[in-house]
Amino acid sequence: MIKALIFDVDGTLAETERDAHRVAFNETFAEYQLDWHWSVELYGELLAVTGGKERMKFYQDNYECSCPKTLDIVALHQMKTARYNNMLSRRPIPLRPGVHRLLEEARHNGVRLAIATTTTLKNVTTLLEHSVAPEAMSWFDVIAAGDMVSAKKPAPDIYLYALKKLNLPADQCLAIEDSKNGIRSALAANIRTLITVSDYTRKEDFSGALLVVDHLGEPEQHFTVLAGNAGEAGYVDLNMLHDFV
Ligand code: XBP
Ligand code: MG
Repeated sequence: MIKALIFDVDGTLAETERDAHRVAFNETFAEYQLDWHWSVELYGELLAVTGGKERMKFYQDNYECSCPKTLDIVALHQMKTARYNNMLSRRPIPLRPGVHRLLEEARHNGVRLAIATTTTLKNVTTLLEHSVAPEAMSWFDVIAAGDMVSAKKPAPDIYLYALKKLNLPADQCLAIEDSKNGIRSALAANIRTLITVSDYTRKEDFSGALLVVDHLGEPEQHFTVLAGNAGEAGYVDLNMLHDFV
């Protein structure tokens, strides 16, 4: 039996990367008078590096870009986080299909909920409050995020941290992810993983996934199976997940 579902955030709960994180980075670069601009395509490449601070440092070190000798990445990231949160609260991003339904089903059937994400904690709380429900923070027993661990995905640390806080063994949990870095992180922590591909991750390698679908699906909006076997199911629910384990 599954005792807990552990959700990734960006790309899994909502499509936050292209039109929110990316835009917040670009607005911050402009405000800081940095001659940087991350196009939709370039941002797709940069997503290979998880974590906003790490992504900016990687860009600074590996791309031909002009920047002052002393660039305060931490300050820049704080500005980006403020902009991103402002954006999420003014114009909430819709949850992906099936996310709200599965969260509610878990809550009402005693399956515990957790988050394991690379993004900053504040970004998670704002997304939950504005896109899920004002009290949605209380639905989750554990929110493992950002710098709570030193090694970000694909390292297993954030999932190991979530397991420790849940006080559950890996085989009683199931992770829901959208990216290769995410599944590598969850599998390295021995947690079985279901993938819902997102805008940027559709073509990634999801070897080891229980199932790869385009989204969690709804009774009126069935998913498409991209890898694995979902039997007769058209949407992900607890019955289906229990059958997997
Ligand atoms: C996705 C990420 C994050 C965000 C940026 O995390 O890689 O780095 O792009 O967030 P996940 P920050 O899929 O694990 O939710 O700028 O706050 O780091
Ligand atoms: Mg993700």
